[in-house]
Amino acid sequence: MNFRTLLQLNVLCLALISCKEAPAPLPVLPIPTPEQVAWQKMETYAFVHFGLNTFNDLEWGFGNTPASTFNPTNLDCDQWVDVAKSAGLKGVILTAKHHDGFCLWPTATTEYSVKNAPWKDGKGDMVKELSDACKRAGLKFGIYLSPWDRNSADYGTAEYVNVFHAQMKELLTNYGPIFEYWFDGANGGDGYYGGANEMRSIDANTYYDYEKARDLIRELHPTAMIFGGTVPDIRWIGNESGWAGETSWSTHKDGEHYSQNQYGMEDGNTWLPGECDVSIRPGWFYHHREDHQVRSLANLTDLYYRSVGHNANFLLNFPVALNGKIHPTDSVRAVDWYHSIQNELKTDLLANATVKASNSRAGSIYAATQTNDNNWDSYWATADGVTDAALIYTFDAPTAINRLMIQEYIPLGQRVKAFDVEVEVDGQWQSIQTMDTTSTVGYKRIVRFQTVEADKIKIHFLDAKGPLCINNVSGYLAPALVVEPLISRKGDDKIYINGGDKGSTIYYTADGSQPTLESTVYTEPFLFKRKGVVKAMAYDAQFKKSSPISTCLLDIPGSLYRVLKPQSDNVVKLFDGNGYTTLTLPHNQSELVIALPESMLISGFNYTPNQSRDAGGHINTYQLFVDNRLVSSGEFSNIKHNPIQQTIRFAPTKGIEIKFKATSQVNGVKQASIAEFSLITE
Ligand code: FUL
Repeated sequence: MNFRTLLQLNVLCLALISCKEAPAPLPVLPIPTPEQVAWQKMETYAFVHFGLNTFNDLEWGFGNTPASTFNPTNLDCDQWVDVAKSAGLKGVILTAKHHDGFCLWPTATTEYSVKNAPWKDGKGDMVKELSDACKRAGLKFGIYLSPWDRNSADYGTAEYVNVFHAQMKELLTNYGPIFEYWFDGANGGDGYYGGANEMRSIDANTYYDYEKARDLIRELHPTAMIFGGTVPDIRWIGNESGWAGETSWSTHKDGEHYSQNQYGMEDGNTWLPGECDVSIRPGWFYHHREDHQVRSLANLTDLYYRSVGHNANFLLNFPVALNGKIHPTDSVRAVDWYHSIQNELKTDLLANATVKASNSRAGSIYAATQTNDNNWDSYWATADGVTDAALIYTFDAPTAINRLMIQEYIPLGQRVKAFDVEVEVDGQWQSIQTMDTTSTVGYKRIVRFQTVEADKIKIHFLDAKGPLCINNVSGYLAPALVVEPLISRKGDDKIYINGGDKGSTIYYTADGSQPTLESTVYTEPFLFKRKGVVKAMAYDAQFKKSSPISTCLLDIPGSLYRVLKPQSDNVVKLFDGNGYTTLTLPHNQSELVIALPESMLISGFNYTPNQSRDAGGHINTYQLFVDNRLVSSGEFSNIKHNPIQQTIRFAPTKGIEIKFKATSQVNGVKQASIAEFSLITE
């Protein structure tokens, strides 16, 4: 064969190959920018809330707490970064300024900053310490700058907006590179405002000139993602509990209630992927009283599946403690959580399975084998018009499996609307009951189900916005996680301990000591009509594994209170240990009055708002009287977006009659509701 014939043959072969290969599926709009894709691949990163609030035991400082109270004794940003890195988190976002207006860097824009704190004789710069620590450890760095500033005398005027932009300029110029810029949407209205102590309202859609802010960010950090404001790149997930909906679109459009953010919008016209922010403790800032309320391993693991596994990123907050370090309980829990996830998703059982598709686009580059080739950039695609197709993985031998991870090739848009999972066992196909509904996929979808020993596993895509483009499918066998029990006291004054895993035994103590395998076994609810501590753990004898220990601190029970006002059968709901059953205070009479059996020293109270999703009537501001003396008044900071139990403490006061008065409700709702109420006695 001469050279010419060889060349002709070559051209013929190439032509044959290329005519077999269909063009790539057309993108389904909207699609992400390359920066949004890169951000999504980070999956998990850390938040740090630290500032004046930390030293004043507050969630939302009013803007009047003296700068001199900021004094970490042992600040160690390398420790934060170490914890974040060991917990697999890819970056850290710092609250450079929270709503109280206190700046953690020596800004030229206000005196309310670290410049005027005793820490490092006013020469410290926390933003620099953390950004340097991140650089040393190879983690990314992000900035949270609260637009709302309760300290600034100028807040509400055009002058403040200049200050706000000048602060951004300082932060963007001196501490880069920055991967994410966080604008908090919260604005409670009232504040110190340079001594004015008044209410100030602004229109958040126009006041801050977010377009200008965006231009500044783009100019100095072109790849940074913007969270919040009016021109964001990523969206708040609509809750502060750390989860995205089972149906989770990265597409979005304006105009819906924020709770819709949890799900995104199938018909959205912008690519605006979700970020799930959650604190490892109930509050965002450190409070000693929450030391026993660090999220459990089981809860964090569940949140991972419901955030990253639901097509969203996970932003885990560490409330740094007063000494300037992440508390050991929080750091150990975060690292355990990471190891536990790594362990659950360790060995990809589909890597060596044979895969077939019911339909594939012409060309080997779209073959089903692209889904288990360990290459994110190659994908299986179906022919144009085919939105109902299945992938079938055949194992060499029956294989125990309980997790599936599916990824869509999002540079071409998000497509899948519904799918289901089937397994073949002993030659018979059967459907699988998954823990979540199987609807959207997006960047990542992790499906959990009971362990099944399968010969084959099938993912049947039922509907999509266009031809399917799936770049990755993996399967895993997650070992049992022994979940710590939940302890509560109900209205009958009995302690109920729930949870643990099926087959595990619960051991408990009622004297404050640590439970062991020698402790009492929980078989039924038991009476506990006093102040004290109950601790419990679950133990799985089959796996020889104990759960972490749960602790429940109990004060005197509600059954000892006599409710004088309101007169309603519903008052029992205040003490039934159930955050979903509520008492609504009568209109124009928003007081709860309680008589104790005898005069006692009272040093605080707990108020739990209705825990039902999107419930109304959360109390925003309150007054508390003991024997008609006002002993405490103020706001329940951040209750709108984080409606957790609110604990208020005050100097111990002796008294027998307590009046809890709701003075305003979130969103101006007329009637206040209370799910649980209890007193803290000395
Ligand atoms: C909220 C704030 O009000 C909280 O204090 C916290 O910073 C959280 C991350 O965002 O909107």
